[in-house]
Amino acid sequence: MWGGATAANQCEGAWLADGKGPSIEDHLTGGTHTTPRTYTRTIDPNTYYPSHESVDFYGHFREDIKLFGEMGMKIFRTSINWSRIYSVGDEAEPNAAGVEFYREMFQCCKDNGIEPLVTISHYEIPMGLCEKYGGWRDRRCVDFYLNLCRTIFTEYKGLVKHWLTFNEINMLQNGGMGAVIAGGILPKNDVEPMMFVDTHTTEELNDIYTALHHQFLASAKAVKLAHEIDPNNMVGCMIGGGPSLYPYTCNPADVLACQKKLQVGTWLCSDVQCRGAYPGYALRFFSDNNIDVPMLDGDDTILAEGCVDMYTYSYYMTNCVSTDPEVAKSQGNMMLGVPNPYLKLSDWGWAIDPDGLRWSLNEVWDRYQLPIMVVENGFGAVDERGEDGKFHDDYRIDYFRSHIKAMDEAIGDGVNLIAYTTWGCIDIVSAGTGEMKKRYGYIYVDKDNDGNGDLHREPKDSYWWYKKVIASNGEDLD
Ligand code: BGP
Repeated sequence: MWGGATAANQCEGAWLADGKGPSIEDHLTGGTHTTPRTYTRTIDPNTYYPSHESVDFYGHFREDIKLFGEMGMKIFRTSINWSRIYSVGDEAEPNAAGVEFYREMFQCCKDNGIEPLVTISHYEIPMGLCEKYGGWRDRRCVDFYLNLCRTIFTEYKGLVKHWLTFNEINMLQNGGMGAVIAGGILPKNDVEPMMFVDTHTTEELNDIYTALHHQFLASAKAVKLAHEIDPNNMVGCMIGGGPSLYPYTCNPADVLACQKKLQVGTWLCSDVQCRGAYPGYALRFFSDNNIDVPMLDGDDTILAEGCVDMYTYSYYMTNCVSTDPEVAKSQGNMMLGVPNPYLKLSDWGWAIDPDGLRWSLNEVWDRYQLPIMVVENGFGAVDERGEDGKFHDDYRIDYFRSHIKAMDEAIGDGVNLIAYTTWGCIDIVSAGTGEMKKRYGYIYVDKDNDGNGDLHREPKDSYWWYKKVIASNGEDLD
């Protein structure tokens, strides 16, 4: 299934419309490649918050989905904005207007021949749950999340059958901005820059792994519930994939460090979600770092009974791992790592590595033998009009072409890859920097970093190219 992907908080806007409450993302300002986004506990009326309007998918979804349909897309990944359905998060009854919005949107997908793929929580949690409960550190969030799941599995039964429990669940482990947007753990200060960090205090580690444990429980219970409500439901984990793939040198210390980084940073989450138990290296990591995961009686059974049906992940770029403190560290997205001298970088410093996609697909398949979806892959770039006034984004086409070839090789290797949804199929707000300037779309949206623009939509060259790719089932990549 060929398609595209977005996330509610990055595209919908309408942040307080029709009974929606604020979510954690609504408290983040815009940033740039070099200036971090800032969290503000209260909304400053003189500051620009990109999620408040985003690209107004809320008001434009019919037009956008029609364009996706005309392009031939078979699957569209988006997410539910939790605070649109439960505005504080702990209510007993859902907000009817929010429930209706998603019903209409999913129906619109169906009407355009598109299967919805729905992330239940994509880097957002109602601000109410962060304020009142401390986010995912509080076990009661498992029940609040399950309420949301019961509502959406019941309401959208027959409309949606592919679900992902948490976007890039392993990003929570990175702490810093990851802990805020993925874990709902509010920063200590009322105004704080959102940094990516690679060292944590014992207290921070305990917060992170407590929150993560609760998300594992929530995910496992959601899988069980989804199957009970509709046996046709297929539920996946969603892992931030790619980074830290390679040892920087063949020094065995680098090789071992890379293995450890992959184990803790990638496989820990997918092992729990796909195999239903914490692996041995995780237990060792917890004990080496004085992390006390609040495992209660019966939690092991919950995890074991809630294994996912499919493995999905994002893939943009890769980094290296080095034990040499002198080797410079670079930063890309929410992952830290050493730049690979063999790879070229995007304008945002992300290394372009199609071979790494083939490598990771093989690794995932060997490890789990579950159907795989690559649910994010794309090239964030500045798009400028050519002399004829159109967008000729051949750099984006080149990126996709090389990654589609890599997936084809992986399928040839025997990997069961069932779907590919490219990131930001229409221009949306960047999660990492809050910019509009970092564009991924096949469809241009007229809006800039300061919120100016009339929001009109316009296909780029890549739109027509991807349409051909889909029509030929990947045969025609010219
Ligand atoms: C992933 C997130 C997405 C997305 C993407 C691109 O980590 O799941 O939400 O935005 O990265 O990142 P960015 O928007 O920072 O370019």
